[in-house]
Amino acid sequence: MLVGLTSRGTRALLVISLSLILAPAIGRAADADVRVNSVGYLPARAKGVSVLGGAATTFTVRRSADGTSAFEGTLPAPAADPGSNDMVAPGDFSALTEAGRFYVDVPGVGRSVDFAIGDDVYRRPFVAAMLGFYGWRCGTAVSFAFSGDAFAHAACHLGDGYLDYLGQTGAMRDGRGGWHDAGDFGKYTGNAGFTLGMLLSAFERHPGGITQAPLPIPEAGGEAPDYLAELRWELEWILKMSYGGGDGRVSHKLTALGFEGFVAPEADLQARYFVPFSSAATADFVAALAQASRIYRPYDAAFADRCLAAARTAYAYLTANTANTPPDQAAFTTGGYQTSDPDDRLWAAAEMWETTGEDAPLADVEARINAVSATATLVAADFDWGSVRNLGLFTYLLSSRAGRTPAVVDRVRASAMTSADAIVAAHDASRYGRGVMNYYWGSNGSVARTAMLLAIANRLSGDARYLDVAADQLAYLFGRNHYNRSQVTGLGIDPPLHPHHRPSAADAIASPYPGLLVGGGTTATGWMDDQDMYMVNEVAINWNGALVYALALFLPDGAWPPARSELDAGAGGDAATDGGVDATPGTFGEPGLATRRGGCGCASAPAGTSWIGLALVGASVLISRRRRARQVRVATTSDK
Ligand SMILES: [Ca+2]
Ligand SMILES: [Zn+2]
Repeated sequence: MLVGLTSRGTRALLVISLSLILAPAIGRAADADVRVNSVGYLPARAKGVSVLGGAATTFTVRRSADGTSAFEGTLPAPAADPGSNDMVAPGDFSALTEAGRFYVDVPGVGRSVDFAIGDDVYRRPFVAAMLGFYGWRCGTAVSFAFSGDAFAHAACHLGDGYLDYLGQTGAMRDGRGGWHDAGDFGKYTGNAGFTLGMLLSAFERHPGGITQAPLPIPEAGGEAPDYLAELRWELEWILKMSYGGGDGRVSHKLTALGFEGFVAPEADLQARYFVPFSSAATADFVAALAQASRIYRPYDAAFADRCLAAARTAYAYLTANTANTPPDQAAFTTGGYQTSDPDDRLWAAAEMWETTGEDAPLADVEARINAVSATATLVAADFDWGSVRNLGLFTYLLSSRAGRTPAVVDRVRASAMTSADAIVAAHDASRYGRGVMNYYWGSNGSVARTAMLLAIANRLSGDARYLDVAADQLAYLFGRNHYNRSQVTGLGIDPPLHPHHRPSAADAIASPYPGLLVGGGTTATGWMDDQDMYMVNEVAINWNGALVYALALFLPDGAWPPARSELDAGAGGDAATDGGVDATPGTFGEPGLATRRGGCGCASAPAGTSWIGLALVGASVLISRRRRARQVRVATTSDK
């Protein structure tokens, strides 16, 4: 009955018994065959529903409060979704712009979960996704509350790190700080740079909703926006990855020799080492710090100078040493992040030019664009850390600086529009509106990352359709998908409970750390909410950075309601009704078991009954036992 609780073992048993007890008191439960964006929709953007099975030809969007009709729509005949082969009829209720809480009712099929429509439906998810980064902080104690759980870890990896592989056996240098990379505790310069590039670009291109966003982090309310304070935690660390002393080279990563066990960060006491230089990581370092320099300058000129000086030194090394140089990491079995460097160097040149306006990096970036074969795809429709060329091309294309070669600008623009249209075509072919045709490791991140190119296509063309497609990517990630499940911990319908994420596995809290996007299926139906399945259920900064970008695109401009000490709201769409980052608990009925376990207040659970609390305690005990059992068997992890 309670949505989201019927998927696995002990919970299923518990829920069946609970359902028998609760049945008379609960309203009609949601049906798994009516799939929506369970977090919520924006009034001005596309609103789609995917209906599976049945022969319904109409649907009704009803107000949750009283069941009255707010919108009547029609459904086409079901057709097979590419990949999953689910027979799906997509319905469109974009014309409904009323704010509030609703559900979709399909005669003969069922009803969806409740969802919000409102301008601010993505505020709470945005804060949650940023808490994902805060939770990844290394070298410091972390604590925060979310949906009634208190998450915390002590200061970790204070011994970062040894210089044995940089030729100084037994010597150490300060490499503390930064974010853990993913489900593991390693810190990888290339992926850190790529993630910073997305996050800095979100602020640079879409500052309206971010600038005043209150984040529950120690630096809140400082000179710079809270958002930039969180990013600075990573920037201060990446600066430490430089060899220093004017050398210009940058260490590829800082990790132990192998992956850690499933322990708390502070319990991981392995020796960790700086890994030698790679040209790709050095270029990513240049790009992220050059971009940071121009973004932080209005808030902290000294920090901006420090970022730019580090970027210049490393860029000078790269221009004097043009060979692609992979790192020597033969001693390590942690993530490789091996990548050739032409795309990284292009991005570095673009950011150096945009920040300094100097001729040399402009010539560098244009030469590197011209070096891409005319028959090759210049702007990629989907991309990840392995090819960061898009980041450089986006900066180049959107620049307001003079001096670019018009023919090169035209080529980049044309390629950007072609690839944006490829995303639209994939979206149109999918019965769930997914804008990425393929499935591969981390492709949920790529689904979110389409927001970058789609926003640019909108800016270049003025066509709002691109924003609708971008909004549909969030809908996909928040439940309008093959699984009828959110792909982000703590948010939306039946979210992941067992991500491949060590701090979540090692603590005593049943719910995982919130705001983390899981990688998703490597096939159309292959995702499993299983901690062991790192190929599909790991979390990573480069995926979360993309999620933050997509959410930032759709935040309302201006001031936010006052921040509260914790995010303890029920459903992700609460904000649409109370306007706050986090609603008062119980606003939409006592958040049911589903909410307490993960974040979805979707079911029409009865309010405030104490026996629900008792049931929760029982559920927690069962689930905690199960998690502990899992921790014993799990010791292996990812390869990236
Ligand atoms: Ca590369
Ligand atoms: Zn750490």
